[in-house]
Amino acid sequence: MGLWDSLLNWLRSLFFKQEMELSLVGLQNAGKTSLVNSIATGGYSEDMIPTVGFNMRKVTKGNVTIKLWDLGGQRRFRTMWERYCRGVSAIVYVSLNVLS
Ligand SMILES: Nc1nc2c(ncn2[C@@H]2O[C@H](COP(=O)(O)OP(=O)(O)O)[C@@H](O)[C@H]2O)c(=O)[nH]1
Ligand SMILES: [Mg+2]
Repeated sequence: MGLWDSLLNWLRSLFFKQEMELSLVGLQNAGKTSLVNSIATGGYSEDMIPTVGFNMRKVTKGNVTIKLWDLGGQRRFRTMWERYCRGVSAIVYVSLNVLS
């Protein structure tokens, strides 16, 4: 790769590389961790271990990297929702689908 190409790539990465953070909140057993797993790996598993505290997963698709904060839903963890939701680009509230 020539010097010009590397310069171009560097400029491109400055403008198009995007990193964002997203927080997932919701009651325990709502399906937050399953959602993160299916986004990250495309898979879904029935057996899930309840999240203790929180989980962080980085997902990269193309030029976009999303840091997903999967926050524990139990009452004692809810006080940290505020801390992890500050400054994120989006907050997703996962709720049980009562119809399914
Ligand atoms: N029927 C159904 N079950 C789901 C779905 N998503 C997750 N689950 C199940 O719900 C349970 C809790 O999921 P989990 O991801 O651990 O929830 P979390 O506590 O919010 O992280 C697990 O047994 C999953 O298999 C869904 O879309 N449909
Ligand atoms: Mg979980």
